[in-house]
Amino acid sequence: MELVQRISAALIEGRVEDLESLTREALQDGQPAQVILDQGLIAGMDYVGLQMGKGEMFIPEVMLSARAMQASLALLKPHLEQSGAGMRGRVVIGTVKGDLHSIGKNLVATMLEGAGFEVRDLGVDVSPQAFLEAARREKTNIVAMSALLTTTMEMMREVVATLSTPETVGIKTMIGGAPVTAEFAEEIGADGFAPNAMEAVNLARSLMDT
Ligand code: B1M
Repeated sequence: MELVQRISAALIEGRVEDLESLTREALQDGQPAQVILDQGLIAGMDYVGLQMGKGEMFIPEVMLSARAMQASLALLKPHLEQSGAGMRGRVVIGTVKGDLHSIGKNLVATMLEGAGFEVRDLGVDVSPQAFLEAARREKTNIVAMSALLTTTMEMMREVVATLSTPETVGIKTMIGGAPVTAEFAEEIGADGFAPNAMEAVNLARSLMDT
């Protein structure tokens, strides 16, 4: 079995220590961090999601896979960060209220930091008011929201509405997460949507230019 497949298998089975040592091995082997991420971790997590949807994997097992993924991501982080030339802008990021999914949001935050943005991560379950207060406090350029549940993506609409105050004029909003689409972004008046972390960096860059 190829190393990336062993990485997927360790993630699916929630073998945290094995996944950490396989990640180190892959990096030492010269595998690009982006390949380990896409073909190993994200592929494995997609399978976990499918099994979860079919009722063949349960929350405690999914949490172990999530823990394993976070541990591997911590090892990949320095390799994912490209050298951003200077400070590109400030981003406040969080997963919206009612939603506890953190992995994709963390990945987006890491890639933005790597691209030279100053990122304030508000964590998960973030209320519209908390986004607003952080946006004011941090004098941010962009508010970035993540949602993984069809039920919580509606909360993004509230955040966009809450940010429509005279004080926050000029602050851009961007959204993402598995159920979110470009059409939804347009419908709720967000300034942009990105399907993955790489595209999130491109979007943030273009929002800074507009
Ligand atoms: Co949850 N969960 N989960 N879960 N979980 C999903 C999302 C689900 C699709 C699984 C399924 O049923 N097939 C399903 C949602 C169904 C729906 O609404 N459409 C689901 C459900 C139902 C639930 C619970 C309700 C289960 C329950 O309790 N009965 C519950 C909800 C809890 C809550 O939030 N209130 C729940 C709980 C959990 C765990 C806690 C066990 C765990 C999360 C642990 C953690 O995050 N610390 C978990 C996990 C791990 C998943 C799956 C398996 C994997 C999510 C993940 O981390 N993917 C997920 C199935 C799946 O997505 N395949 C599932 C890897 C990550 C890198 O991808 O987060 O998509 P993702 O991020 C991507 C892009 O979406 C994008 O870039 C990232 C990198 O490319 N992106 C952005 C994300 N945010 C962005 C923001 C941007 C731009 C791009 O700009 C700002």
